[in-house]
Order: sequence, then C-alpha cells, then structure tokens
Amino acid sequence: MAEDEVTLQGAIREKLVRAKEQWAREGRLLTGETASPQEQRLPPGQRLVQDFPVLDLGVQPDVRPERWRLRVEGLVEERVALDWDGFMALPQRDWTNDIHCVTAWSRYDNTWRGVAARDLLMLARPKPEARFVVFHSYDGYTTNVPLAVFAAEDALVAHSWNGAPLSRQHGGPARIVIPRYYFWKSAKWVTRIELLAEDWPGFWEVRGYHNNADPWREERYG
Ligand SMILES: Nc1nc2c(c(=O)[nH]1)N[C@H]1C(S)=C(S)[C@@H](COP(=O)(O)O)O[C@H]1N2
Ligand SMILES: [Mo]
Repeated sequence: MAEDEVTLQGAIREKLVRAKEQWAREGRLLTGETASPQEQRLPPGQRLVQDFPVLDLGVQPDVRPERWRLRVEGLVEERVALDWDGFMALPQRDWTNDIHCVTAWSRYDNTWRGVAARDLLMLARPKPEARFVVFHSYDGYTTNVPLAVFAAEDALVAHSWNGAPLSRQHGGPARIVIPRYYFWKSAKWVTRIELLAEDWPGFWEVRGYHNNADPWREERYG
C-alpha cells in the first residue's frame, strides 16, 4: 500500500480528539439558525478570519510528490492509480471559494488549482450502484460524502492554494476540497478515493460530527 511507504511523524493527539468529541456532545457553537448563501456570505455561528488556521490530528505526513499516489477504486469500472506526473497531466483548473470550519472560522476567497473530481470520475467510471465516497489519507484520516456531491462541479483535488504549491501543513502535495461542506470533509494528504454502495462514516463522523456537514444548516453534530 502506498500509505506504508510514507513516514509519519508525531502521534494522534488523543486529548484533542476527546475535546472535539466533547464539543459534539455539548452542541458547542450551535446558534440554532439556518441561512442561505444568497442572504449572507457568512454561515450561522461562523466568524471571519484572515489567516489560514491549520487543523489536523497531530500527524502531518511528509509525502514527497515522488512518493505520492492517488487511487480511485471500489465500485468503479476502471481502477485509477496515478502518480504525481499522471495527476499533473490531467486537465488543470482553477476554483475560488470560501472555507467554513466547524470550529467556527471561515476564510473567504481561497483560490485553488487542481484536478476536477469530475475528471477523475470520468476516468474511473462509477458503477451504477456506487452512491457514496470515502476519502482515505496518509495520516489515517477518513471522511465521507455522497457521490453526487463529489461529482459536482465545485469538488476537486487541489495541489495549489493562492498561487503556490499546497504546503504540507495544509495537506500537500494534494487534498480534497468540498467547499459546500464544513472543512473536515476536505481530506488533506489524500491517497485513496473509494466508491461504495453504502455510506461509511469517517473519522469525525463516528465521533459525534454530522454525516452531512452543511454549514448553512449548521450541521455541526449529528
Ligand atoms: N488527512 C486529514 N485531513 C483533514 C484533517 C485531518 O486531521 N487529516 N482535518 C480536517 C479538518 S477538521 C479541517 S477543519 C481541515 C483543516 O484544513 P487546514 O489545516 O488546511 O485548515 O482539514 C480537514 N482534513
Ligand atoms: Mo475542522
């Protein structure tokens, strides 16, 4: 497995994980409001920041592009396995969107460059029974979304942020970006995209966080 070829530094911060589980039990930060992006740019309960906070489990895998692999597998007609050159040879596109983290910071106007999820799915050709996606990352993190959300035009695998290669702390060499959901759905250091018939809740989803994670509906915990 590609995951085994990458050295991990640090250990999962169990105290931090337990603190975030406690937030979920308490319903911390919940305002009980909903809103729509047409009415206001900032979702309920969020505050705008100018910096770019770093959130992870305490492990930031050191994945050199030469060692990085991206697989699209599971319920696909064609398993896809890309190395860095193969990934960079796919059509490159640009996106600009806002980030909303469940810990209540939002950051506007992030520009990303990378490969459209749709282009990866066109290569893999999902089987008709595929309905969910799980992202697997080099740090052992997982998170899940409906296939329809990953197949939407705003979902991507990003390798650059605001004009520069994505830094290691933000998930470089490549991460998922799913802008319509809280940022925990945007897996950093992604290596495997698995298509499934049944939903498979990921790391935070099994620890009290909402399965769907729509910031406009304040789907923080579930
Ligand atoms: N592989 C991996 N991806 C991850 C995480 C993680 O711990 N590991 N944390 C998630 C959470 S909770 C958030 S808010 C964002 C943070 O991304 P950033 O550090 O670039 O701000 O990454 C998400 N993706
Ligand atoms: Mo987060």
